[in-house]
Amino acid sequence: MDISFADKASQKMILKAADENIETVWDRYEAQQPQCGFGTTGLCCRHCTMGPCRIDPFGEGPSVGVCGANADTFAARHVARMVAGGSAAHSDHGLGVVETLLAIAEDDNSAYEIKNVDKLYSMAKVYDIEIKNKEPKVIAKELANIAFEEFGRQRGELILASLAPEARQKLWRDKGIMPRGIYREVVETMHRTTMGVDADYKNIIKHSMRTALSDGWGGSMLATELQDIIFGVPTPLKSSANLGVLKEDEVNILVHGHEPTLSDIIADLSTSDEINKLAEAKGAKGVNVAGICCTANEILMRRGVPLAGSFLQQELAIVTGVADLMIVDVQCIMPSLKKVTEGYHTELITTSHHAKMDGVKHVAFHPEEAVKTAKEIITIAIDNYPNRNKEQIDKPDDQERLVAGFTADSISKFLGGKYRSTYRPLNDAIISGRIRGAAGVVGCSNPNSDYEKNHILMVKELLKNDVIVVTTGCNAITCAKHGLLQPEAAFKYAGEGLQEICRTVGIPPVLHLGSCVDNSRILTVLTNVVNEGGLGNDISDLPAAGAAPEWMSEKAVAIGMYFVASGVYTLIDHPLPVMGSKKLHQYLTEDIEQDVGGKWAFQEDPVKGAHMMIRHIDKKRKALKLKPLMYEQSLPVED
Ligand code: BF8
Ligand code: SF4
Repeated sequence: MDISFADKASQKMILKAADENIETVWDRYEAQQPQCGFGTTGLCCRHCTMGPCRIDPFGEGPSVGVCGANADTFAARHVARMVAGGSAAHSDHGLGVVETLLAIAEDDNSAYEIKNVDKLYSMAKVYDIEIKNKEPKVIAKELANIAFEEFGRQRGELILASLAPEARQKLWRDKGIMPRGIYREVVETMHRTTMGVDADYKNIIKHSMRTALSDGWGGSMLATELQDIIFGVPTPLKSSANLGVLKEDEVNILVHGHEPTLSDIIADLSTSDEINKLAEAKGAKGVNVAGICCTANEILMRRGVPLAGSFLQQELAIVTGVADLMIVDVQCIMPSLKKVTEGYHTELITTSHHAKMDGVKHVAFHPEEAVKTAKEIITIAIDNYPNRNKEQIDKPDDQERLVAGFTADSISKFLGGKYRSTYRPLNDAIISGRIRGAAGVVGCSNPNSDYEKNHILMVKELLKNDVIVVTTGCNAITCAKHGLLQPEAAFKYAGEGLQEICRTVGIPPVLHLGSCVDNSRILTVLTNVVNEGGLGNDISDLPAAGAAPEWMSEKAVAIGMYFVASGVYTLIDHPLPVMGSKKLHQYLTEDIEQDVGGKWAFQEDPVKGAHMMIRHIDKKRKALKLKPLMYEQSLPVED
């Protein structure tokens, strides 16, 4: 692996881990080479025990499984089950947030509160809940109960899908992919993809779009919106990112995973006098909380808690020798953490009944005992501070300043100016050709590509071409570490038109919109741009594109599929596991566009990928008959 693109802190810790014989994700990736060609091409199936079956990609061996399923069915079922897995992950997270909202409504002693009543009212309006003369808690209870119904609704439409542009809703109805309840769609995917059910690759993908939509416009959107009610609607704030945010003279607690419920309380309590005194008694100056993965994004954007690192830094954070405790909740948690923490003094604690590790301490988190649990965990961290092994401490100082915490609302406030909050100025900037278009660059980091290279090269290429970028997930953390979330980044990397906008408004050229469930915020931004007018009637009309340049998770496939089904051109680096099926590949990357207006694209070179996105943006500008770009730019005719 070439680590020359990696941030300096990671480079140092990768070398330190090697010196100390600590096995990391990159070592295990190497050990897996060469990886299974059947899995990569989508040509294996183990959906029943007449198999496992595999199809020879070179046409020399069998061309169907024992049951007669062909390559198209194999590959489509793979993708559909990945979408179901990813949708289930986001949506189960969303369900947990609904449960917390109900607990707030019913428990007067809850550690949580309704932090944003306006958001509660606006969600009540979406669900047709009367708010007049009602206490917020009464509304919260009604909202929680109706939100529960979104998961189990067997008939009718997902209510949140009514937030999509009218034309998009009509298309979904016409195509038979308007989502119903989230559970129904996931269950139906599992049914259709079991042995001997759906053998029509297009029909399988059709339902996987419906499933993905129930995530994007359902489970993920509920997670975002209800977290905004409980933890507050983010507003742009300053913080910093990278392993340098860990402190040698303070107790470091790393919060890792995706659900902010416990970490929010830990972050809150960590600065209290009581906790400070406990820390001082052990020789530390205080307690420092820092985040990994999307838990990090969640508490960064609402509390300014610094980002320690992305998915690929979860092990490296421990290698610093100063991580006194890491708590993990759910998703993207490497089981390797047990072994890595055993090489250092770091305490590892699982907190969710969904995600335990054999042999790792578990402190069960129940929202009704949030403060007690948070104190217990902080105390374990403080008690562990004196156990640091001085010889293992080599903490990098590298960190970057950042601005994070944008939302669909704050974008309109910033761009709309002091006196009017509207998307008009953003639409006008695109219409006039000052901004060429918008791109959402999101998603994971993956050891199968040179660390961080894809993220950084793609984002910089888009900025250079006057494409404004919105980001979430690990791309957001990576951009933060490379200084792209600073307003000054516009002057270093953006084209002239985008620079002008960033300078006038004082925003970075890359806007941090949050965690991966917050990709729903991108759907809302796109919808607001459509509704503002002048750029077509549907999301698929917009000069916009999406990308996940280092994807790895099933969640990324669910996100990609709901963006495609919402009308967005969505580019990923390495292909979906469909390359063994010519027909499915052709459908996903070409013909699906006629059905839903969006399509997938696969391109491993990040600069070429950015060019493909820009060409799509230009195609949409042309279709909308927009003015020429204000500042001329050249793009290779073909890469
Ligand atoms: O949900 S971007 S590696 S941390 S899956 Fe995981 Fe991918 Fe990071 Fe957030 Ni999203
Ligand atoms: Fe083989 Fe068909 Fe069973 Fe899959 S479902 S394992 S292809 S027999």
